[in-house]
Amino acid sequence: KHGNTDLIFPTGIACAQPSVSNSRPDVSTTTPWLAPIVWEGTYDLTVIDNIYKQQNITVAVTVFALGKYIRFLKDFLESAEQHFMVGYRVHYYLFTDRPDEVPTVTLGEGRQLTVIKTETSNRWQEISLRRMERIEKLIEKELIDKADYIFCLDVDSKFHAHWGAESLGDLVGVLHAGFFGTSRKQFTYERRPESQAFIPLQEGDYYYGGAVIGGRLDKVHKLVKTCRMQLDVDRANHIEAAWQEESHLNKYFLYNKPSKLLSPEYLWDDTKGKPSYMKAVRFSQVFKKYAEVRPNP
Ligand code: UD2
Repeated sequence: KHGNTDLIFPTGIACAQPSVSNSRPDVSTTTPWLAPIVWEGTYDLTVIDNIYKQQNITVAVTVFALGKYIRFLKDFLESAEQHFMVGYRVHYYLFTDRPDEVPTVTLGEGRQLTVIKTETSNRWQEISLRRMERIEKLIEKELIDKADYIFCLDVDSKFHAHWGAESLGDLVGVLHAGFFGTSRKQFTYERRPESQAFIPLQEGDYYYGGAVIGGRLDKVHKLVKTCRMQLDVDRANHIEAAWQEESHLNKYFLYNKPSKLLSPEYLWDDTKGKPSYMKAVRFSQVFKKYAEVRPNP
């Protein structure tokens, strides 16, 4: 694993000529540090697949379904089988306290699921933030020789359209639908200097969603390890960041810029309708009544 990452393109493949003008003038398609922001119409999937198919990669996916969140798993997996990294090797790692309730979902060729029995908690905040250390350990103990890329995804979400190799990169974050186009002063970053997740009002690029973290194994390992250590410091100081590990993720991405950003196509909120810049909804949050699914609403 961790093979060649050169962007080798096979000979003799006809593709459309790249345009020299911006194909999406309605949205920003690069960050100030020149990382691409992936939108429909900004890439040629034939080119991308020709590059990544011959790298023979494996993509690990972590998903947590603790307590009543097990109810989201069937739709998540079935829709992932239809839309997520189709044609690539995918290995799902499912963390759950209810292995007996894992639904049977037929997986495509080259795709597999490993169930990891995990203790739950009576605090949803704890369940959400402890994902960082669990992913850290998984990468160290299991994945080193088994995967090239990893995506850590929220289970209470569903795929609706293609999500493929255009999303691969060294370190990948997603723009949170709720804060797309809003002033950074309104971002729900952690604002108390006592927390390790603190971001001052005059700083911040984007608000990243905690529901999607991706990238090459070593880069994501560094991210989850750093966030886990910051969470440990906060815990010792009896402070919990406003949005738990999502706050720490936002702090990390501010000072360790992601190399690729996924547009809100990759984490939409369907209650927001479909603005004209949303040419596709690939992945969106499932509407949930918090009181029904959380251990402590
Ligand atoms: C936001 C983020 C989420 C996380 C959280 C932190 C988005 C769209 N969502 O969502 O990623 O950063 O804030 O507060 O960016 N879980 C269980 N069982 C539980 C509770 C949670 O398995 O009882 C897992 C499950 O995989 C779920 C994830 O933790 O997808 C995040 O929890 P959430 O979806 O309830 O968090 P939410 O909606 O506040």
